[in-house]
Amino acid sequence: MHKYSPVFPAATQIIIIALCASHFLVGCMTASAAAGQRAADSRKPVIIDTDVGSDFDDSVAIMLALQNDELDVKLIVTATNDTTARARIVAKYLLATNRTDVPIGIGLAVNNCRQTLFSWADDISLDSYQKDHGGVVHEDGVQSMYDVIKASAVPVTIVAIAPATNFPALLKRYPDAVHRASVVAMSGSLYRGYGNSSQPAAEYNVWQCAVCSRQMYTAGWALTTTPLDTCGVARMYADSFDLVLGGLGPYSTILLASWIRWCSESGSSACSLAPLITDVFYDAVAVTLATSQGAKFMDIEARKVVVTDDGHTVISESGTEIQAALNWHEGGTGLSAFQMWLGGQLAKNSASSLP
Ligand SMILES: [Ca+2]
Repeated sequence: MHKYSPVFPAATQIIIIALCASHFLVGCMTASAAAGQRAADSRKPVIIDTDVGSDFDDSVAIMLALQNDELDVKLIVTATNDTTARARIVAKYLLATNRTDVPIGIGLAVNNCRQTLFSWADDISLDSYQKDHGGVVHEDGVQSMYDVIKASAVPVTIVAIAPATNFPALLKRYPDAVHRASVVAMSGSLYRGYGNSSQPAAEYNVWQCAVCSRQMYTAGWALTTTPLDTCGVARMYADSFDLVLGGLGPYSTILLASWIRWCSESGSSACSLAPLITDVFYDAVAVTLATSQGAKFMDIEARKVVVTDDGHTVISESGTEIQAALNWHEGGTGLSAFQMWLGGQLAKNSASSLP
């Protein structure tokens, strides 16, 4: 019932692979310079809680967050299934973009089920990532979440783009986290369901662990969500995706390389439509919502919500008040503006994004 994405025609794949090979090293060097020169104190500290490696939208969301000038990614923590395998995927992205300054946290494993993109990162050793490349991997991802929250001089935003399986442990071990952090989540379905259906659905992240999501909703911190109502239509089309294809920066290069692999592994029929139309990039909307751009593209309103045992998010007077992105703005300032903005964000070379 979840999400999935596109494959490039063979000719496009050859072009992309060639571009990857020719631009990879140059891109790494420029990304490093960019990371070191950003004005750290003006950005919003964020933790990304992700199940990268299953559907492709997490990969897009991570690349967006790393590229965005408003966000300071303090930690990427993995969630669900084999969280160590997911950490290897994160490490591969961070190596390719020369962003090993961003720590990785291994979240609570749920089971060892292999996911679509796991094999892409089988060549990554987390030991070598740390010893040879200066990367940081925290074995206790929940602890690392709290360490970031506690150390921050300003409240931290947790961008939750996975089933909320790390949240019960975080809240149980560190109840004061709710006073030091807020959450922006890809979560739920209020008035619209999958495929922009008029029937709300049990959205995957909630449905996977309703108890976990309920704790995240009711913890007492500020919660902002993009439910399926908005994120469920967040595809890219040729005009915006062409920006990514032509980006040639380290982020778009590794993103496209992993996408090709993802499509190959998944065998998804939707891949054959790329680059004319992509899969739904649900999680990229959550990252967008963590920036000032979110309110420029979407209507964000308060709603009282209850998480039901079967994974629905139901509006109820007895529910917890959250802020929810309910609609894209009408006309050219809404979804189409987001699509072009996302394409530009993913495509830009970090060297050109220096303040
Ligand atoms: Ca996700």
